[in-house]
Amino acid sequence: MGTPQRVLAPWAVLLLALQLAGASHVIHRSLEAEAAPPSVPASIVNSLLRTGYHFQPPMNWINDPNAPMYYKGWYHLFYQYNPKGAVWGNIVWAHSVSRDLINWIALEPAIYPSIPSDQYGCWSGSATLLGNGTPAITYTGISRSDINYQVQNIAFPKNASDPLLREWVKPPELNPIAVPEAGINATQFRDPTTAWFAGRHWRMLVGGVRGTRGLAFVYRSRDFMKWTRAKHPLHSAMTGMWECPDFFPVSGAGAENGLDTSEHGVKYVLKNSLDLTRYDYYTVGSYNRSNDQYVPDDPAGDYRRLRYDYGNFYASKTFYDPAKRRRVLLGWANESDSVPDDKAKGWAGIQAIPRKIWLDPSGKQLLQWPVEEVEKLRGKPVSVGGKVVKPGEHFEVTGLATAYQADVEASFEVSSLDKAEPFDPAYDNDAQKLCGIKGADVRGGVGPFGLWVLASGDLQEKTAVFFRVFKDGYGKPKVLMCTDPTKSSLSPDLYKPTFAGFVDTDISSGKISLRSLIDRSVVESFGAGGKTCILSRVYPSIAFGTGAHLYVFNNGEADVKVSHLTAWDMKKPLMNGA
Ligand code: DQQ
Repeated sequence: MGTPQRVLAPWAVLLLALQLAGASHVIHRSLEAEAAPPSVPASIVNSLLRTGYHFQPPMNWINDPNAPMYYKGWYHLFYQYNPKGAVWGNIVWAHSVSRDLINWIALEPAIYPSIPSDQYGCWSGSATLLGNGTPAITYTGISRSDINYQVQNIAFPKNASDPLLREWVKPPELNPIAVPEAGINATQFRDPTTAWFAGRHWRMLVGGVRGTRGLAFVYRSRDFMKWTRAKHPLHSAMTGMWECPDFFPVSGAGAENGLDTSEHGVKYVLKNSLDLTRYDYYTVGSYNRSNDQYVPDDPAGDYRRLRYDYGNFYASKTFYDPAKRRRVLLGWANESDSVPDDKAKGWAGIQAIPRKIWLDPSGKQLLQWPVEEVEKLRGKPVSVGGKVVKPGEHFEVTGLATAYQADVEASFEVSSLDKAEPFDPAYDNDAQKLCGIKGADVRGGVGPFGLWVLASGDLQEKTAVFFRVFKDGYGKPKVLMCTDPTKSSLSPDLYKPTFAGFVDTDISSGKISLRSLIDRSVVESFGAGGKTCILSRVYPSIAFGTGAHLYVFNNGEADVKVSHLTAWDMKKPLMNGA
């Protein structure tokens, strides 16, 4: 694998240099010019609500991330894209490349209908680096016009020495590589995973359903060209259709290094995107290579399931990044405005900030953290330390150049857990419902405490990201993390769900941390070092641009100390020319 300087054509280096040089200029001009809010409340169709540092193309609809990979010094991200509008349809694979997962350059769409087995759509899929280092893409093609009849296809780079992998070929003699044989529901058979090599075969998964049992079919191949379905799925559960399965090994508990998908893991993670709920669920378990069976460690885990993100985050996919020996997670965050709003603004959908993902020291769940490269966007820090917030009080974090585009890291310490409210076990499996009842404005014992982000100066508008601590029947603390957007906007007709998850953390010391990436119409938060994550889309009508403020609040009965809080304004990266 050559260095990027060696493999890039001189014109490409020039193009990149020009784009990068122009970018910082654009950043300053656009932030200054855009920042002032108009005197009348904004509608959703407002450039100040268009995300600044989250991945998006210049216009139109996007959904699932596809085939992320690192190749010859470049990160590649393909994604489901409608070239003709801001609603789902006409799906092709758009393609962007990056040197750092943060600054992106848009290339021409890479995979688009061109053969009989994908003529009505090119749906989600994955990349696998073959033994010789050449990538292959497997994806779902729609091959009939009357129904969404799904088959799996394969594509290879036209020129593997092009680090930008601009052109792909779909060998007619190979495609389709898998069809829905008898007994398979042909309209629910999609989204091949990255393949892994075990023994003498490659294996990949395809998502599906049998009756109401969601499952991941296993396909095997010796040569990556001819694929045969194994008799038994890797795993299944009575959950409805599994979209976008993802399966990967993890190194030991607490070990942050990622593993290539073909390496042996101490444990394995199986994720599926549940069509019925539109959330991404995963289990941690064991994988038997000899019979291709996966067993979750927690037998109840298939139903009382862990989520990557307890907010707006779907159809995610991981890849192994050999450059930094880490596994990186990408996920799609849809809008939560209306379809007419999306049509009027001309765009819909973003990708969450890429997250490094690894096994928690407990071995029971994953940890996630924004890739370190996002910190390059940080401007001047503003810090607060050792400040106590009394019950019912709040304070503003002042001095941030752009509170509407910021990164905030805070550590809190509660003086005592004595006042924690009793936990009602009826909500044990329904954090979201509990947060809906006990939102940020409902006075508590220990908490709610946390941040008000994208808040107006008069606090008419605010999105709360907070913790609330309960005590179960044995006196054990139970921590709820919520994002409450019910006051996020004065605009009517917005979907404003309270999102929440429990945080499996030892709060007996009273300490807990929170990080929030605030980006105009997205708030992406990481509780307790990435144990629980919540992404929320919000559309302030007054708290945008320089009208946005940041506060710390405490609506409980116990004092909360902000041990440290640092906030940075965030610059705008190169974003596909958007
Ligand atoms: N999106 C794709 C499908 C996938 C779904 C179509 C998940 O392949 O199952 O755009 O969002």
